[in-house]
Amino acid sequence: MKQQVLLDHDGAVDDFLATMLLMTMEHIEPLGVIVTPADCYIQPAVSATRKILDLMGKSHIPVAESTIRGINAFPNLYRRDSFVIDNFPILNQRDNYSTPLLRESGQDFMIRVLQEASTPVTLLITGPLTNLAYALDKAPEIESKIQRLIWMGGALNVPGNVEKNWEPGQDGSAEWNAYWDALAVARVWQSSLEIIMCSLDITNNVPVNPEFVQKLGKQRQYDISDLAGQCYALVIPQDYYAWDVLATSYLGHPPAFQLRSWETEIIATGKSQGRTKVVSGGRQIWAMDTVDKDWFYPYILQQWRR
Ligand SMILES: [Ca+2]
Repeated sequence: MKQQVLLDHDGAVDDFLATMLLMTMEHIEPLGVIVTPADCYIQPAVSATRKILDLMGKSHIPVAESTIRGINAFPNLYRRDSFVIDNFPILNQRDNYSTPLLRESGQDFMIRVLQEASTPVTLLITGPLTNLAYALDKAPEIESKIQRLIWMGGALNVPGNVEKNWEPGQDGSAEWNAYWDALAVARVWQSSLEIIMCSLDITNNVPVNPEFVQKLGKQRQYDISDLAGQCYALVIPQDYYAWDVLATSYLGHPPAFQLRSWETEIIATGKSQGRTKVVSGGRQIWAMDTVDKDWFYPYILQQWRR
């Protein structure tokens, strides 16, 4: 039986790439894609998600737009990429696309999917945890339907990426997905869910450099490689890492990763809001500690060769 996965992403370049990776996994049954209005503008992010599912022959998978809100907006400079990708020529070869956009909100869709699930579902969240916090508050019974949470977020023993000179008053310890809505992270930490973090501690080890993008170029006769290469080319001037893609790749081959247990607490307010702090006696979580990079890069090149 296939492993059921519900994806909740927040519409950045990396989230589209994570979606493109998840959809290649034969042993996974994606139950839907929720788009959170965080690192994007929501209309183009939803639209691009649907076009990607169409391109990959996955138009039976529903997309739901979340209407939850965060506290600290992502920089516009990041969010505008959603417009660029939605207009990529490769995603606009047809006038219509058939992947459905649900009428219900993303957060209510999350609740319904979990309530209706016959076996526990893996949640893969590559953005903030706001939908999940909402769902746990509104329908506490869903907690037992979640097999585990795989989350790209947090920074345990490395600096955050909410930079002090961009976000006045902050101390630089928070990671952006946590910072968007630190209260939601704190809520999820109150649950007894199994949490597997893909934090900046490990993603700092998987940069996306021009050599890798050029390898995608060499296999651009495959549509998904072409699209992935375009996505990465868009962000190559930034210091870019395979954040959400690494989190997603865990589902592809867990033995390539070593997990490590930590005790942590969430700083929900003040100058460290969004910090995922290692504290003895705190809430136990798992963090991806190491990944076999000789597996990771060839794996995503291979998966996108289609
Ligand atoms: Ca993301």
